[in-house]
Amino acid sequence: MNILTYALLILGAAAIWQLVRVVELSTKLKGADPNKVTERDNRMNGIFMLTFMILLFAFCIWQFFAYKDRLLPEAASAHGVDIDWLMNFNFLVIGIVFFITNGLLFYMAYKYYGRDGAKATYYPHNNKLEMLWTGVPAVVLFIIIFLGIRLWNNTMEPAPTTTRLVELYAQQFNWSVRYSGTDNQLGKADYRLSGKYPTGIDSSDAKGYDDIIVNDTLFLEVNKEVNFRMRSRDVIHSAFFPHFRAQMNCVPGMETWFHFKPTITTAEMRKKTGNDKFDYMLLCNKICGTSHWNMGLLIVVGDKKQYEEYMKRRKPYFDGRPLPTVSAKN
Ligand SMILES: [Cu+2]
Repeated sequence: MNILTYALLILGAAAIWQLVRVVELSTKLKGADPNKVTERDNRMNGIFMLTFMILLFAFCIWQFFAYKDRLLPEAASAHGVDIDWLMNFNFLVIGIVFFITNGLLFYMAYKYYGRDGAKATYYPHNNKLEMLWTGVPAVVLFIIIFLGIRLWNNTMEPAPTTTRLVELYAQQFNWSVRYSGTDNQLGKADYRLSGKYPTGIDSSDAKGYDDIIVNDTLFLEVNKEVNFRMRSRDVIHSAFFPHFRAQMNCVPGMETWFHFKPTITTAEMRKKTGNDKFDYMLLCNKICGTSHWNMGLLIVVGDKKQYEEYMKRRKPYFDGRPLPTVSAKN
């Protein structure tokens, strides 16, 4: 079947080639130069330009609606709603410019196709036009950049110290979550201890005795701001929360931060998307090694009661254990 297809393609190409040759020869027989571009050729090209424009625009508009359901569902975080708004605003501006500039480009090519004996007007400069096409993009860009910086500052402003503190610890190829416990303080940790204790938690720091470490789920409470501290054990990973419109690199040797407020529970999102298997995910968004593709973590957003029940079932890592004596300082 494959060979037959290739044979057909080759035969088709040969047939077109022969057809072109026949047209060329017949032009020659008529005594005309086959390489001369005639007004008729130009008009045909103009019509092709216009046809291409209509097909391109139709394809763009069709694509916009046809693939709409492949996009992420509505933002599930407070700041995510603003990010989506700015993104849509950008798309709107880009869309308008796209249709105007491409519409003019193809329409002009159609309207002013080369006519025999026609002479182009020499029109080298116009101050008003220069002002217009410099000024308008400058103003639009200023608005977009201003809105962007304002949104960035609002999103990245450090969280108040009372915000619930959770650590995300990245390593090849999984995530650990360390909840800060009842004191809302994370105990000291050092990557040199990570072979000994998960996330490298330092047993000499009492602040860590109530820290709860899990690596199967990140459980969040709806409408409650969470401040994430991110660390990495080995290489640069990136904590990517697509549904919450958040991402932050996890860099070995330093701490990075991101805080957001989930606003839609998993159950509510399942209803909204009509998909009863929907789950929020934390993904790694840096190509960090061979199993990078598999570096995900389930995120569950529940209400206050569900969150408290979930936490009640988890025990702090050092709970009930004889206090270890190993510390990074030793
Ligand atoms: Cu990774």
